[in-house]
Amino acid sequence: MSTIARAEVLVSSPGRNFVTLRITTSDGVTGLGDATLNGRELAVASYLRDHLVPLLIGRDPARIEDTWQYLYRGAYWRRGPVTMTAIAAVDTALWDIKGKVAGLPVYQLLGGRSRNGVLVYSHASGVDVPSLLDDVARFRDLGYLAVRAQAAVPDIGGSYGVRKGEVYEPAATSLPDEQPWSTEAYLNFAPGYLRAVRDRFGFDFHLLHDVHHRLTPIEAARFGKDVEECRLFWMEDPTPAENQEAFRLIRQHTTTPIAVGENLTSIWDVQHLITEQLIDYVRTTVVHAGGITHLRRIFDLAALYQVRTGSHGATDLSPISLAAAVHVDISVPNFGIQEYMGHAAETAEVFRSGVRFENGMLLPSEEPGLGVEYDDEAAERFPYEPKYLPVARRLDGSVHDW
Ligand code: EZ4
Ligand code: CO
Repeated sequence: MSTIARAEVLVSSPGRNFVTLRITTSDGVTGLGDATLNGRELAVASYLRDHLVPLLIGRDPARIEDTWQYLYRGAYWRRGPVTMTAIAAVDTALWDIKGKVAGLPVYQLLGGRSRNGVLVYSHASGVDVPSLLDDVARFRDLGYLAVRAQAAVPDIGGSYGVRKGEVYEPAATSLPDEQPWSTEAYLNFAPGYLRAVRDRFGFDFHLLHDVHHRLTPIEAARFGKDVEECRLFWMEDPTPAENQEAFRLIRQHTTTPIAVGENLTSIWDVQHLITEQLIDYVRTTVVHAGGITHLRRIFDLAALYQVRTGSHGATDLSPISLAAAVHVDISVPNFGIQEYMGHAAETAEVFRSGVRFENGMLLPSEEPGLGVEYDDEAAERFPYEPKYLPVARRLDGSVHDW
């Protein structure tokens, strides 16, 4: 019987920090899993190195479900981003190995294609409305069929989602950047620029917007009503989701679709949102919600309630996560959309991925497994650097959700 002979935790920073798990079997087959938790990377690296790797050595790599149950139930301590990201890395690497052993791309193991390609959206942004409109035009010219729009709110300096360089990179400082926030200024400004996007470009593409957890439920209800005429594909994270019941209030007021879940880590965290039909899209991901095994469980629950998928795909999800996401997305019946921001050029030097972008869609690699390779030599040129996500403060100095 083949066994797990080795499991290495690889930390590198090609453009940004990534934690990667590489499992090698006694037959010499390797599998990769993403273990990146933005701003808390080394906690997951330690969880893997100090607590999971010793449990993996000697196990049967083919027993993916059993390994998942063993690591989840065996921890005794349930859920949470560090645990679920570590389990996800193991799970993803084992699916990669299973595909390579079978000689099939992972999506074939998941039931094969349900669609021709994976619809993606990218991030347009601007420091003001004219530059946002230029950026939307740029993404439409690149062939995107769906675009997320974010603009800096005047007079409050830092707004979520506004790109400075080539790629939007919020975790950019060695200590958290403190950014000002005003709900009033945002609510006065944001609906206007979403209308400006529709006025200029019309309705023949999907328009998305990320509120990024900044509003109370009643404020979010007002925002959703204000932008109804823009026919958004979704408003994302209108209010923090720890209290799932909060979304009932938003729902009572607006038909703007709602997407939640990028920072939620288990089926239990989205159970009520899904079964009460409080959201339209579930944004849980392979890397933060327990791997392909657990994500499919979430997506199957969602399918029962006509909730579609819309997985997180920001730059802090490595090309391994993106590849795994595309294998899942192309196979599940209730796929909605996939976030796709692309990565810095350095990232592609370390992670060689077979995922392709064509006509607004992503296509999976046809290579056995996930179709991603990790270049150790290149990785050595990019050592880990501590980086934090920003913190938001209201104009009176109190901490707000970032
Ligand atoms: O802020 O991934 O929809 N995308 C997002 C992201 C998140 C980052 C946090 O690490 O909200 O930009
Ligand atoms: Co988001």
